[in-house]
Amino acid sequence: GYHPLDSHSVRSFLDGLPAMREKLGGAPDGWTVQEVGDGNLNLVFLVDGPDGSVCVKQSLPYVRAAGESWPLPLDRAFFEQSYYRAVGEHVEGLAPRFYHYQPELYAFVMERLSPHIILRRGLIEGKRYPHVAEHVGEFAARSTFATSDLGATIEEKAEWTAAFAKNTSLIRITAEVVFSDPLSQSPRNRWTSPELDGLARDFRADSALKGAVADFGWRFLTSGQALIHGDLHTGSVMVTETDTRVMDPEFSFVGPIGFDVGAFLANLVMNYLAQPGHATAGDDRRAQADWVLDQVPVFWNTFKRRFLALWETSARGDAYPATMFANPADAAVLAARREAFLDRIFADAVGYAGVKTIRRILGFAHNADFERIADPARRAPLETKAARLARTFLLEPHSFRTPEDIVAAARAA
Ligand code: SR1
Ligand code: MG
Repeated sequence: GYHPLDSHSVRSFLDGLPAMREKLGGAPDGWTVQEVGDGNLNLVFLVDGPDGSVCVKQSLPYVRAAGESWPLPLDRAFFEQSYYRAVGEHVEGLAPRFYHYQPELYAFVMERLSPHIILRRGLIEGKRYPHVAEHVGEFAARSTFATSDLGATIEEKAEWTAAFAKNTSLIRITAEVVFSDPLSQSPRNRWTSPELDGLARDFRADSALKGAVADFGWRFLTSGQALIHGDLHTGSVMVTETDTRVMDPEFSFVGPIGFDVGAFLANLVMNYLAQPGHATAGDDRRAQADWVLDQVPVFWNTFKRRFLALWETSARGDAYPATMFANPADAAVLAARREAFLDRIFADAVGYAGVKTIRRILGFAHNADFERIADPARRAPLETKAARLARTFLLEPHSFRTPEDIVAAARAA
């Protein structure tokens, strides 16, 4: 049966898996185990043996960041491993290798990424990753294209739709902590200093803003476009200078592609806006901020280019069927429809970026980008800028037609 693993029981668990025992080498007593989970939900163990290392992730029956007062079903580990299995072949090299799922423990074993660190942490520390925006754009394009009605058949997509629709506990968490709580009176909301009381009050009184967020909440729940990661922020990406891996797809379900794209865009923009808060006497962080913001068009342009290229080369779904556009005279119309399709994803992404930013400032789960700025007098104005920019994303969507529009608005914020 289920029991939360600890540094002893994780050894026996791995010792009972011949392939993992062989990978680690030596005897379990000689393995080192560290519990390193710093996310909101789960346990994460890094296990090193003389011959190799693995990472074990396990669900807890509650929200780790809140404690046992917020119970949460264990099955998120099942959906996370299901996502890796569904998209693994399409995102090879861009996600950790998956080794084993243990159903009764709601735990799985995967590649231990080393010397990778969490992208968000690297950006906060002032590091740059020359390939990361292209890699995450590639990941988003490949994973969503392959599981959409462009890259998969009706039957394949129906399987994912039905299977991942059961990820209700995490879909509900997103619906509540991302879409509904932050602009409602909710005991789960928090903000980091009284300087933000007025902003929170104004936003809760802003009917137009609430209407726009609610529209995106509806679209989040009802737009079954592709199997999406569901939580594609900079804390879900591990990096070195040359390598990028997207992890933590436990919130996955068949939803809107723009939700993944918007999550990554929002987190780049939040990191950009937070950079002055990390300035030191020797480094004003302006160059780092510029670099981070430059990744916005790199990410979107890669996503778009790769999605369109896959549409050209690998279409096997039932939408926009090739048989219908077989005539050379149809090519221009099809190309225009593809452009318009990507424009709609971009518009969705801008809206979801707005929603995802507001929740990080007024909702339950915050970003280290801002939280690591210790002085509220420095932090609150930066959080306020981010929240106001997010409001513009939601209320002036027609001002954002290209990633350069996002860059310009972030600079002017
Ligand atoms: C209660 S969980 C809050 C957040 O943690 C995860 O990282 C997701 O972003 C979720 O919304
Ligand atoms: Mg996560």
